[in-house]
Amino acid sequence: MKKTTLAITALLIAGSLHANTIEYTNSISMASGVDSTFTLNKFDVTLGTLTGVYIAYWTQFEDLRVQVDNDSVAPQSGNVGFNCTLSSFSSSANNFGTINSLLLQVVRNQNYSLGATTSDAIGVFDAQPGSDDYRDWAPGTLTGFDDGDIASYGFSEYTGAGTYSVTINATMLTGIDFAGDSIYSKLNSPSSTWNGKVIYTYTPIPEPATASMMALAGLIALLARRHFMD
Ligand SMILES: [Ca+2]
Repeated sequence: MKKTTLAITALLIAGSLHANTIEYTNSISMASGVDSTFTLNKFDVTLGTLTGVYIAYWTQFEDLRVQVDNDSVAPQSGNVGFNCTLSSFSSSANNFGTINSLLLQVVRNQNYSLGATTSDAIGVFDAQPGSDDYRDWAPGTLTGFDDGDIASYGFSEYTGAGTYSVTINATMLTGIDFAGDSIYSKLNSPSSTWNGKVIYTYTPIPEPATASMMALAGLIALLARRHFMD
C-alpha cells in the first residue's frame, strides 16, 4: 500500500514539472525614416520558473509591384528594385547580440532587358502575353528575419511586470534605374510591417489542485501506515 502511494505521489510531482510555453506576438506598420515601435509582454514570474526565452523579429513587405514599359524604339536594360536599409535598431530588453539587425534589411533587385517598343501607344502598358517591351515585377512577400535564444544570464531583461519595446528605423525605397529614356513606369510601394514574437518556456508552479492532491496522497500514506500499525 505504501509503495503504491509513493508511486502516485512521484507521478503527480513529475506531472507538475513538465515545461509550458507562452507566446506573445505584436506588429506595427512601418513608415520610411521614422521610428516604429512594438511592445511584447515580459515573463510573469507568478507563472513559474523561466527556463527559456526565444525571440524573433522581422520586417515584412507585401504587395510590392513595379511595371515598366519601353516606349523607345531602341531596346534597353535596367533594374527595378526595393531596398529597406536600417538606420537604427534597439530594444529596451538587451538581446546580447542574438539579433543581427543586418538580417532585418531587405534588398531585392531585378534586371530586365526590354525590347524595342511594339505597337502600343506611349504611356500605356503593353501587357500582352509575351510582350518584349513590358515587364511586371511582383516579387510577393519579402521578409527580413532573425531569431534566437537568449542565454539564461539575460533572463532578467525579459522578466517582470509589463512589456519591453523594440524599435526600428528603416529607409525604404522602391525604384527603377534604366540607362535609356522613354520608360513608362508605375511603382507600387509595399505595405510594410515591423513584427515580433517572444516565446517563454517555464516550469509551472504546481496548481492548488495538484498541490492538494499531493497533500492528499501524503495523508493517505500516513493513514495507511497508521492502519498497519493499528
Ligand atoms: Ca511600349
